[in-house]
Amino acid sequence: MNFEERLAFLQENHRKLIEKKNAPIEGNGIFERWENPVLTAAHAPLEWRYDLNKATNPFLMERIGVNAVLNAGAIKWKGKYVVVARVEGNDRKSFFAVAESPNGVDNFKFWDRPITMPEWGEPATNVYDMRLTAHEDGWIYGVFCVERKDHSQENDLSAATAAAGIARTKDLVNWERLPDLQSKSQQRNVVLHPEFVDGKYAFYTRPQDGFIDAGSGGGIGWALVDDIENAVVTEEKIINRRFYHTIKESKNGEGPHPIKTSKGWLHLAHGVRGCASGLRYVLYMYMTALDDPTKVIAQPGGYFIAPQGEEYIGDVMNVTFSNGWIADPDGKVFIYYASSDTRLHVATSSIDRLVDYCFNTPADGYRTGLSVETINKLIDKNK
Ligand code: M1P
Repeated sequence: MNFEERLAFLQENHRKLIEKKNAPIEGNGIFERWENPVLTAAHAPLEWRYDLNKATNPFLMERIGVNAVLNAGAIKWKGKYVVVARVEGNDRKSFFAVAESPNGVDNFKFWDRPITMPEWGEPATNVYDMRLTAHEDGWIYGVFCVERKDHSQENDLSAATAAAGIARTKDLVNWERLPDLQSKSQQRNVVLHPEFVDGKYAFYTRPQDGFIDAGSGGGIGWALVDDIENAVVTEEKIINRRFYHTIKESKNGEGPHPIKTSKGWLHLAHGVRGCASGLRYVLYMYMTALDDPTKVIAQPGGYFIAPQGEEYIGDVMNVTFSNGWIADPDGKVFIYYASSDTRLHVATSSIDRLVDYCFNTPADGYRTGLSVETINKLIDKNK
């Protein structure tokens, strides 16, 4: 192909990919997966990857590779379904980019440029997994993981630190960076609750001993902060614990901020366990009380979404991860989840179905005998 033919080929393929219609797949009644991923590396605009000038790129080669599009924050914005995705380049650096869709399930198109996120403190080596919160103070906040080299271990090239970066915006284009959340431990999977609690900003946290291991960090934490412009965690309370021989034995982390329902706050989180093939990341749900978002009132046993089919395969195998969902006024819920740190999918459900799932799915009994007892109760009921 000559330059012109190749350009036409690339443009046509890109247009077809973006305009590809999606369709739901009937599932377990709790939610529906949709056939096609909503965002992949191939969705990245050609202008981000190719020098389109024949004089400087006569072979029309890709100059900047995009490796993956994954873990996306989500928000309904000016009538559109908008995600702030983690885009990872071939150079392993992630950055944030906004993509929007008219219907939440297909036709996701990236805005012209990725987000230019201002730095705070030592410039980040990497940033990822933004949780979006339209807070009642009027700002849209993005809270995300900031990774930096751990300078206390210069000889260990993998030694890094994780902190929660905080930025806010009114238009998703211009971001004001605030100081990182100050906390005794390293932090990842930090999420801002959408309402003030006791007049303070409330964060879901995930204290961890090191960059990878949660270690003594007991699970999903909760901390109240007086000043978002200088956010300091003084007290941290664990509200959703890890537990032996469950889907969240090794680690867990809050997903997007919880959805307020008439029955309580509806939470989506990820749980991690170890197995012979490595770590397995699945999604699970729980609910907390409206008058006390730290009090768990429902906790269905087991996972809500786990990798299936091609979702198992990717850069980091056996992973489902979510940090974004959108609840429409009519109760429809769009759950954006990534598979194996490679691509972004959507599953749909409704608030009524998810609340029913949380309250009526048996809780984990923590031992096999109780699992059998629970199945027998259901069989008796069905007789
Ligand atoms: O690779 C799986 C996930 O690992 C991390 O999550 P956690 O902190 O719970 O281990 C994150 O890096 C996340 O982005 C990634 O998807």
